[in-house]
Order: sequence, then structure tokens, then C-alpha cells
Amino acid sequence: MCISLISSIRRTILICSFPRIMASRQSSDMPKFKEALKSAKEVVILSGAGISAESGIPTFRGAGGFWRKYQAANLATPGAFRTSPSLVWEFYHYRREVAAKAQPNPGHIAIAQYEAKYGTDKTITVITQNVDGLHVRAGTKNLIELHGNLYKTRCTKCKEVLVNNDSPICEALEGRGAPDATVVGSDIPVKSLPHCKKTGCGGLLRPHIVWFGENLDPAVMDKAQAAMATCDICLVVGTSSVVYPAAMFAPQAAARGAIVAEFNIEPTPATSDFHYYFEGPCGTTLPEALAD
Ligand code: BJW
Ligand code: ZN
Repeated sequence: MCISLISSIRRTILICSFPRIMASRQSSDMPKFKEALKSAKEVVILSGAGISAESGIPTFRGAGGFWRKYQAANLATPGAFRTSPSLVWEFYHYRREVAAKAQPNPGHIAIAQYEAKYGTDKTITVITQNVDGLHVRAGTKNLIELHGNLYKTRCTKCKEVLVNNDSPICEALEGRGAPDATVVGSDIPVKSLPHCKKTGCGGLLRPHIVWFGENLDPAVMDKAQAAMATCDICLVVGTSSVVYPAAMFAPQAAARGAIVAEFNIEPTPATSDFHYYFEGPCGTTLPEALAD
């Protein structure tokens, strides 16, 4: 899908949603929310880039969402990879290195501890749009990674998906990926980029990530929708709620009567759909919300 069409859809969504935010009244009554959480049997936590912001990983929208002169969303497309696999691999090499050095923060840890404590009494599912692996590193077990993972590759020829934690992922990317806006172009020959090692294949590898205009893995999507369809409570944490299909999950749950609480540093186009809004860095608000 072309970028201008995506931008115009997004603008329409924003324009349609913000007047409702101003007119609506979300509760920020933490004790009341915690009471509701206590009696919930099925809990979903839907996270986005904001939960990793306090670990030093840039979010997509806003000031940090640029790498060189590019908006991240312009590089996370099949078209960008076709045009310059070298540039896209540099971008992902940089992101792999940043995420590998980052540590889970109190938000990730609060979620993992909550699951460890209540995961036998309740069904607790974490659905993340993030690809940085920090939920797993914090100890979360029941996790659905909607948009893939920075440390998985997929062969463009045989489609094999493999975990790959190599740093750098190939020799040619050593010292590459600098985010500096003055760096122009990318000239790594395709043959020097990561390739499939399967006998008789040798196809070019790509990050196992869902790019714009690509369908989510149907099995992953089914799992996420099943959890969303039956949860009593959903915590929506650090997402701008503008990227579909994830953006529709929590509003749909709220519409069928599930209690939905948003944790964000600022309102989003979906805030008015929800019962609770807890403003502030989720590294602070989540530990409070999930503690006894
Ligand atoms: C804090 C904080 C702190 C900061 N504490 N909070 C239906 C309607 C309209 C459009 C579409 C539609 N269906 C599909 C589309 C097209 C497209 C889309 O949604 N476009 C929109 C932009 C309009 N969707 C797709 O293409 C999806 N595919 C699909 O649906 O296929 C079928 C189809 C295709 C085409 C047409 C129709 C149907 C695929 C989406 C894949 C998204 N991929 C990305 C890139 C991954 C690659 C990578 O990481 O490199 O995933 S995009 C990017 O956005 C990334 C994120 O996971 C995703 C969501 O972003 P997120 O997490 O919300 O981050 P931010 O930065 O936006 O927000 C951060 C938030 O945190 C902010 O609110 C801050 O305030 C907050 N925050 N610090 C708490 N400390
Ligand atoms: Zn292959």
C-alpha cells in the first residue's frame, strides 16, 4: 500500500477520533481498576512501542521515529526491501544491536511478575506489537508477537523461519547501520547480505517481521483474536492505536463489554473507547496497577 494512502487513512482516523476524546470521561480510579482486575479470570495485556521506550528503544511515531532521513514506517515495507535490501538490512542490523543492548524495564518486569504470580488462577495473555524480544527477556511466558521478531529471519525463497542472534548477522554489516542523518545510501552487494544456509536454497534472508501492507500470520492472528474475544479485562499499554489490525483489538473488546484500561503518556485516537485511562510512563503506572 503506498505511503500517501496510508497517511491519508491515518489522518482520517485521527480527525474522526480526537473530538470524541475531548468529549469523553475516562476513569483514572486506580483502586477501582485493581478491584476489577482481582476478579478477572482472563486478562490480556496488549503492548506497543511505548513499553520499550523506557528501555531506550525509540518509538515509531514522534521525534524518535527516524533512522537517518527515513521514517521507520517507510523502511518497514516489502517495496523498500525490493528496492534496497542493503538499506533495509542496515536499518534492521542497527535495531537488532540497540535492542540486544537494552534491558527490560519495570513495565516489562511488572507484567512478567504478574503472570508468574497469577498465571495459574487466571489466563493471562500478553499480545505485543513489539519485535524487540524484551517481554520474553523479562520472563513473560504466554506471549503473542503480532509483528514478528528482530531475531528471527525468513528465507525469501524457501520461507524457512529461523532464530538468529548473531551479532552482526553477517560480516558485511559489521560497523554498518549508523543512524546519523548525514549517512547517504547503502551499497552492500546483495550476495554479501544474510543468505539461507539450507542445502540447495541459498535464498536472500529477510527479517521475520510483518511489514506494512503484509498480512499477519493467520495462526498468530487467530490466537490473538481468540484471547481478545474472551478476556474480561484488557490493558492497552504504550501503543498509539493507529496500526491495524492491532488497533481494532481493544476497541472491539470494549464494545462487547470487556473492561479496557489504557496506559500511555498521552491520549490516543482510541482513548475515548476505553473505561480507564492512566496517564504517565508505564514503567511507573503498570507496576502500581499490577501490584497487590
Ligand atoms: C508511552 C511511553 C511510556 C511512549 N509509557 N506510553 C485497516 C484500516 C486502515 C489501514 C489498514 C487497515 N488494515 C491494514 C491497514 C494498513 C496498515 C495500517 O494499519 N496502517 C495504518 C498506519 C493506517 N496495516 C498493515 O499494513 C498491516 N497489515 C495488514 O493489515 O494486512 C492486511 C491489509 C493490508 C493492506 C491493506 C488492507 C489490509 C501490517 C502492520 C504491520 C506493522 N508493522 C510495524 C513495523 C514493524 C517493523 C519493525 O518494527 O521494524 O509495526 S509498523 C509499527 O507500528 C510497528 C509497530 O508494532 C506498530 C505499532 O506502533 P506502536 O507500537 O503503537 O508505536 P507508536 O510509536 O505508534 O506509539 C507509541 C505509543 O507509546 C505512543 O502512543 C506514545 O504516546 C506511547 N508512549 N512512551 C507509556 N513511557
Ligand atoms: Zn531458504
